[in-house]
Amino acid sequence: MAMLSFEKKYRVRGGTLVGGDLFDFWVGPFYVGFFGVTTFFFVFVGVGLILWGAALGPTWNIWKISINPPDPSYGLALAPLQEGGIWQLVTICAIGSFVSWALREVEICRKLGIGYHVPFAFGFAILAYVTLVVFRPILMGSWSYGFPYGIISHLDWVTTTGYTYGNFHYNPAHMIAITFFFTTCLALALHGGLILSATNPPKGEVVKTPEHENSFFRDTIGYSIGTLGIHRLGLFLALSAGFWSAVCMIISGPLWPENLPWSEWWNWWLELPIWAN
Ligand code: UQ2
Repeated sequence: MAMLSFEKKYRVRGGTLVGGDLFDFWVGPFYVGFFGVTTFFFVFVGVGLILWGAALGPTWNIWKISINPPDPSYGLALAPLQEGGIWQLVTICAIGSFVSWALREVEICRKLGIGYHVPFAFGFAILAYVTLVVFRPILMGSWSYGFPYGIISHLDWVTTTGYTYGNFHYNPAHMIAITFFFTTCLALALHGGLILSATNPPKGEVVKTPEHENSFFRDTIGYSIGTLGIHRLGLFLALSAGFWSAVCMIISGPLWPENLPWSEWWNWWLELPIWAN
């Protein structure tokens, strides 16, 4: 499968953002490009740093290994390697590799002459991550607010951060984000189900068409969003989930104080002049 019949046709020169023709080649099925090289570099260094941090102890228990951010006392300064400096370097490598990966996607889109929707979508995932480990820590004045890189430890961080503000389920942006996550699941379940139902007919029967798909939803809810529309909706729902997750974090701390439960935020409703007095 390494050399599909269509690969030759679409393996065109050019479209690179950096490096001209120098890295414009493939290794097996993979396009390399300047950003393939930088992705590889950042992943190699980043994973190496994580392994080194793990080797420093205190455990090789896969669940308990944790690369921790610096102590609050370091503020926004660079910390010594074993005092959170490794976490800072790993964060730089992570962002370097994620952004490289997105730009490599952009180069491939340019080669193929397709839109930038995929790297744009991936950009929202990067935005959510960078919000947690860069934007919010900067706004809070300390890298210690970043989340630790460990399986159990990052879960503990989520718990602690959530309950630092009473209960995150009262955070309005959290509510919106969750609603988008759930709606994304609903939309993908509907779409996946509909596609499979139409394209997997019983043996001997011919595959059904988009007209069948439209008719199913016209019959059930009186409306079909259409074959292109469902993908636009899906992209919107998924990106909104990531976006509102980032908003949910940015308003927790930088805007809304620690140790004040999010449930208090809703007092604006009780304090509306209409019935407040
Ligand atoms: C649809 C359509 C598809 C689909 C789906 C729908 C033919 C193959 C799933 C139905 C989706 C609707 C009506 C939108 C639902 C709204 C939300 C917020 C979940 O019409 O066109 O294409 O896959």
